[in-house]
Amino acid sequence: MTAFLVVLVIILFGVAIGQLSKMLRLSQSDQSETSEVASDKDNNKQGYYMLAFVFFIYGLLIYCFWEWSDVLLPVAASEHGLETDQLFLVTWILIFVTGIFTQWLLHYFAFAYRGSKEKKALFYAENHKLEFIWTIIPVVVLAGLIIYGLFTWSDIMSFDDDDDPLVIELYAYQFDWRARYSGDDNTLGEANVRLIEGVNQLGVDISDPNAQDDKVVNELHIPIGRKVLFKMRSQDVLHSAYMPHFRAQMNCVPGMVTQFAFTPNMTTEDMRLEEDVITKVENINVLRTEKNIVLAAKGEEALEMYEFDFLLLCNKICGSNHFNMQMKIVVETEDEYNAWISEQAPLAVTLKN
Ligand SMILES: [Cu+2]
Repeated sequence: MTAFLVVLVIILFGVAIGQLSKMLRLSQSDQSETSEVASDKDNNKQGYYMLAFVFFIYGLLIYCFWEWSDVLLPVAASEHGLETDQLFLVTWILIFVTGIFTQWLLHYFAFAYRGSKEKKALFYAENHKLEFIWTIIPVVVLAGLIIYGLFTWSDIMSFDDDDDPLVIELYAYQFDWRARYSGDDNTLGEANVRLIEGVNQLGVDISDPNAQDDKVVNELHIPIGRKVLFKMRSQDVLHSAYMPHFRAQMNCVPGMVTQFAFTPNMTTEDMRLEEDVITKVENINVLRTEKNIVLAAKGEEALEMYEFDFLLLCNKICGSNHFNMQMKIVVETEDEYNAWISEQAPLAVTLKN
């Protein structure tokens, strides 16, 4: 780091000396003879550079789409996710169309009207009609986008108790997650950081009647088609519950409860059958197989073959093991879910043993 700074200082010093000597030369030379005034040759060169640059950025855009469009997330696995994806798509299309068009105008005009000894610039102070057009179009388009976004947002964030959502707590701590199911009463028992002790990692107040049937697990199971209301808490620092396949993210803030609700509309099995998920899994396994040959040569343990699973990730850099702070999410049928949840022991029982 010190070496880098020294090199940086030397380079900057050189640049400063260069600039100073240039200023000195400029101040001494005859103004009419100075080479700092662009000639037609310079103007032509700059004009063609402009034209080349706009084709370069278009080329870059096409390359990025070609190269990386297969690393995007698969289809949304939640009802509201389809809406957010739609909103994204509309926004992207508008941005790309506007961007491609305005970049063309900017660079092409710089090329077409490049400086020339024969041409004289026209003094053109204002044009109300033009200004009106290029003001009103963005206003209308942006207002439309914002209103569309606001409606989508309020649609996603508001929910009724009539929906009878399944209440689950997501508890974040350095560096893992726990999920607490609210049991038959669908109400989470009180919890307090002062009650954290031994197995009671979440500080659940076991004297609270609502806490009696609460179940704490380290794998999230949710039934398809039922609204799930997540209540997020954090034990230590800011974390963020990020469920990319469901297009859901909410910060977990120490000292408060945040919440987010969504309805999964695809089971894990359904998602595994999606064409782009199959391709991705195959690609990963090709890489793992190659890596395993190297590992085997070194006499090290082979990597397991990858199978797709939904994940809950942490999306706030919360410390050294942030990268591995994740929990598996299983979306299954109502029956499978009921069978799974009935096998889990209530926290009150675990604490008594
Ligand atoms: Cu975290």
